[in-house]
Amino acid sequence: MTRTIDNTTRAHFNENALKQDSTFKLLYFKVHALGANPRAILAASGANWECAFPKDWINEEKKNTLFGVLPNLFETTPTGEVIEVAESDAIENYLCRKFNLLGNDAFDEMKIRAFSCSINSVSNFLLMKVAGIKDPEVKATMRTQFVETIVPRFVTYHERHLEANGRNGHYVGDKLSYADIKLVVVLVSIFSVTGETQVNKQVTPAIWAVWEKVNAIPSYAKWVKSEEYQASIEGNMQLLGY
Ligand SMILES: N[C@@H](CCC(=O)N[C@@H](CS)C(=O)NCC(=O)O)C(=O)O
Repeated sequence: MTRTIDNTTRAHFNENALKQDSTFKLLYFKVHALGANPRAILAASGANWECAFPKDWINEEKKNTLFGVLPNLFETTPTGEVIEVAESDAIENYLCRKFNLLGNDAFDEMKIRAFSCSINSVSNFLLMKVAGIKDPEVKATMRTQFVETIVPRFVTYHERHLEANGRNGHYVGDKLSYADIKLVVVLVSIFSVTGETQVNKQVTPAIWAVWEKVNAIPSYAKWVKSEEYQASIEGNMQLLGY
């Protein structure tokens, strides 16, 4: 029998939604893909978290998920109760609110979500229209489009927006946001395809400032060096080709 989202957990969920003193487990496969952003949010926020991989996906974990897919977030509160959040969008939204990554007001949030959504277009193109294509000729054409059109356009607009915020390593104001984190995640994919030809300190100093700032967060730097992160980089190469 498939589980549903248990309404009896409402009060406990609401009580803990903004608290940060829990421990977290993010369950996803040994690739970055849809797990990359939730993992990066947990890492950059300095959360006490674990990057977990399924042990026997088809026979074990899959049956217990809410939608038959991953990622899934498990939060253990200080009193030992477990909160579960399924689906990448819901997980990212939940974590962003909890860790104050949506700016200081509704206007900040609108901007952060606009930048984040624009970043999604780049990661979705790579995932769906390059990695997701089997035909080698079509794949090569899409990859060229990615390098020659998608990345240059993205870089032009985002460099402009980041320059307008003072080239200070943030999209909005002077604090870390969801958009900053997502930018660094998508840059790893862009670098994997284009190297640092289109994004680097000289050509895109404002984008580079975000890259440096997020990578300098000690808890994030620790994540990037971790075995789980590196295993997911390898998994990405094998499964998705970038
Ligand atoms: N809408 C879901 C999609 C999740 C999804 O498709 N996950 C894939 C991996 S990227 C999965 O779990 N595949 C394993 C399966 O279908 O058994 C989300 O955004 O979280």
